[in-house]
Amino acid sequence: MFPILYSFRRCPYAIRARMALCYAEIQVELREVLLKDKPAAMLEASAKGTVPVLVLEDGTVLDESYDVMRWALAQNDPDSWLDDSLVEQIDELVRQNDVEFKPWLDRYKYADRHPEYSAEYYRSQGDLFLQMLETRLQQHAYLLRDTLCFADVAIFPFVRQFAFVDKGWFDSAPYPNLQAWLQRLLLSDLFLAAMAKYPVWKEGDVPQLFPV
Ligand SMILES: N[C@@H](CCC(=O)N[C@@H](CS)C(=O)NCC(=O)O)C(=O)O
Repeated sequence: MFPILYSFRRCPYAIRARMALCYAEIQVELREVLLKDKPAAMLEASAKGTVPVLVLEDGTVLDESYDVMRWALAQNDPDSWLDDSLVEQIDELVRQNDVEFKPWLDRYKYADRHPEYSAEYYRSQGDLFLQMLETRLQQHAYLLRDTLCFADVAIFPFVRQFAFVDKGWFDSAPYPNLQAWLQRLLLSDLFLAAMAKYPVWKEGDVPQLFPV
């Protein structure tokens, strides 16, 4: 028996959860879902209907990506991603990402669904967060120190999405350190492992272990 992870490959919340599981070397049974056709077993575990959902062997359900990451690192955190001295700063950065930046990212990405303002306006709002990250990355190679920590992994999938809405804009923005940070993470073994492709799960399938 393995914990079961309901996941969607491109979802930034699911990406950060999968990266944390890979890092902690925890194998799960991965069930790739379609957001427009969520499996009944997933909705029974968590009626919220968002991914990721991790169902532990004792039946405990974690349906917040932050909790999945924390759970994984509580099992194994070889590079101290959650160093005690960093936890407060990590939580504040993740809060800014999830609560402040993410809504602008959604509006920027789907500006046609939010015609009140232009895509450029939404981008300029999200850009404030990018500026803050750039300032941090002028001090260290990663957000809080010279090595990767929880905050980088929790935030990177969202910056990735923002960057790829208009890659030309992102590449010519005055953020050399953020561009280098994004590029390093895009090429990292951890991200590549987390982005392995699996077919959509259906009841009765042979369990797909992740990471393989
Ligand atoms: N706060 C949740 C948010 C998860 C979330 O919103 N995931 C999106 C996909 S990126 C989702 O499942 N949306 C439901 C849907 O589109 O039906 C977490 O951190 O896990």
